[in-house]
Amino acid sequence: MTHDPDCLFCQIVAGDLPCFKLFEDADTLAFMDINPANPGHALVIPKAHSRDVHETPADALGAAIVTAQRIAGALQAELAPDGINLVQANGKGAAQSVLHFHMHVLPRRLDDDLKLNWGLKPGDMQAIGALAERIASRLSA
Ligand code: DGP
Repeated sequence: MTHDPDCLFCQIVAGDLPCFKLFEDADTLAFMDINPANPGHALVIPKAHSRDVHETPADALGAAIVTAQRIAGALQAELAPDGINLVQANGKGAAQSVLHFHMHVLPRRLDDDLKLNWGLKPGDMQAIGALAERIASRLSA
């Protein structure tokens, strides 16, 4: 499996950096975003390193969208948002800040007034961890 030791998300896959893990299978990992744009904001990555949609093999893209669907289901069941965006950024102009392909699974509220480039604000780690437990329990059944 391709691994870039300088990549943050590869370090999370390797267990060298912590994360609030929601789910993993052989090819993908889902965990909480530590700069959440909204409560429940999660990320899905292929475990193998690739930079963006242009570099990511079709089977890894397929595995990531299937895991994103699963995470979206758990978020819907646990948080009952008004909607969920699947968002994925490629390159500086699209505000990609971590250069390992990832999909944002982003719960939305009708009145959240969220802009597409939402900026990075540190989250409350206790609140993120508590939500991770609730969502992950939906995925372990
Ligand atoms: P993007 O800007 O689309 O490349 O999204 C990268 C996201 O990754 C951003 O919302 C913040 C999040 N993020 C950055 N560093 C870390 C980290 O170390 N752990 C976790 N869980 N999320 C991170």
